Amino acid sequence: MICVLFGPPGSGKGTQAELLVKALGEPHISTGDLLRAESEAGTPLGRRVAATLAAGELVPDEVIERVLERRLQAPDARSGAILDGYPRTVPQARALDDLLALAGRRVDLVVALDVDERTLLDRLLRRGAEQGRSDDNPVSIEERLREYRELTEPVLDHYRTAGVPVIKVDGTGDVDTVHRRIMAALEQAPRSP
Ligand code: B4P
Repeated sequence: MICVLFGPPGSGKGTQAELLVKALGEPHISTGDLLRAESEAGTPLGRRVAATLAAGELVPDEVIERVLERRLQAPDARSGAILDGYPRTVPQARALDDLLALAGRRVDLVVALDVDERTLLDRLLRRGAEQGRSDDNPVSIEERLREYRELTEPVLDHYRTAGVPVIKVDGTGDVDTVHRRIMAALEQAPRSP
């Protein structure tokens, strides 16, 4: 199954994806993690994207599409994946559709986490204080939320129009409560034709 875990920055995508790996047995593919790993390793790509990550801006579509394509072709992703942080723009969603279609696959399900902006801000500022991630500062967070509203939210309509089930899940509350809600939603979810 290809499941897209969707939501604004700080909605718990990365947190919930880790729990879903155990429940669904599919690998967790986080484009944010892939980019941060490149940046920390100081690869040419990592050096190119480090400033973009820190500013909270989106990496260009063609760059992230190459990163994702490489990762999706790894043996562990042949049966499926939990995609976290991708697609983040409508062109990325179209590129993913095309890539999957080449292998006779498609996105089966979108789980969209719903969290109010006050809570998002609190979570990200707390992580910034605890872990020092370069983009968890007030200026970059505001940029990430703006890009989410303008560029990422329209991706949901792309999937609805394509007939892919989009399930909204309340992402507020503690981590286990949100996980239980996602599991309940998955059990009742229609599968895309
Ligand atoms: P991401 O790594 O995807 O960062 P994110 O949107 O902030 O989400 P993340 O998964 O880290 O946080 P989560 O909500 O789980 O992207 C980072 C950057 O990479 C982007 O800004 C962009 O530059 C680049 N990028 C990535 N993908 C891209 C793409 N496709 N195209 C272009 N650029 C791309 O958790 C946040 C915090 O909340 C954590 O501290 C967590 O512990 C806490 N939390 C989670 N659930 C909670 C709960 N229920 N209660 C309390 N706290 C909770």
